[in-house]
Amino acid sequence: MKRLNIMTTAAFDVDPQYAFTPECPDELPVEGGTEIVPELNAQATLAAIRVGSKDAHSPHAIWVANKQQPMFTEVHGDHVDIAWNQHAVPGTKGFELIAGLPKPAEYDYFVWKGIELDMHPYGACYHDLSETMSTGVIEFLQTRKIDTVIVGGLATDYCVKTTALQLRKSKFEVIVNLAACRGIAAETIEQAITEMTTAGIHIVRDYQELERLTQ
Ligand code: VGL
Repeated sequence: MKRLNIMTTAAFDVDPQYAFTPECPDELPVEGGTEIVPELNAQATLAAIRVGSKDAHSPHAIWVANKQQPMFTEVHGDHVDIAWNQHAVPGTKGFELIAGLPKPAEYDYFVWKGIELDMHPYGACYHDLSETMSTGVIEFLQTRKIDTVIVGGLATDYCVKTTALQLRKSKFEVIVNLAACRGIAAETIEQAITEMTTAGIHIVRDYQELERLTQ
């Protein structure tokens, strides 16, 4: 890929919340989830702009798993697909960004998603699964003349993948930093990497590899 120009590059922290770490075992714990913080902070030093997202879900959302509707079973609705454990409820630990990251107000732009009871998006660029209602982040990046986005967060195989693909569809150069991500399962992580590579997204191992791209 061409040389990385910091002035036209943004860093995107996708859902780096305790909900997706072993600190919240009843939510959607991802092994090593808390370990991504130093890599997210390092990749942000190679970017002029830093944006972030959080899941912000009601405990009463229609997709919350329960005895009648176990995790991964189909949920009917226009903007939901399957049941997930309750996670990232505002006011609980799972909603909070992992310690060591900026506060939401310290980012240049921030997205809260999945607030409606019947909407559970994965990507941070659209509120709906059909990708028609923008969260505004793409337009923000375009206004700031950003052409390249470095992406990390949780989880690699769901929200990170979908956000990266959405950015790519909007013609950004997209780089996913694997050291700044953790995923739910080895098989879906592998599939996600294949899908992202096929879409023209660059995958790097870590900050050191990113740094070499600036030279
Ligand atoms: C996520 C599954 C369900 C994610 C969110 O952030 O990757 N995965 N909700």
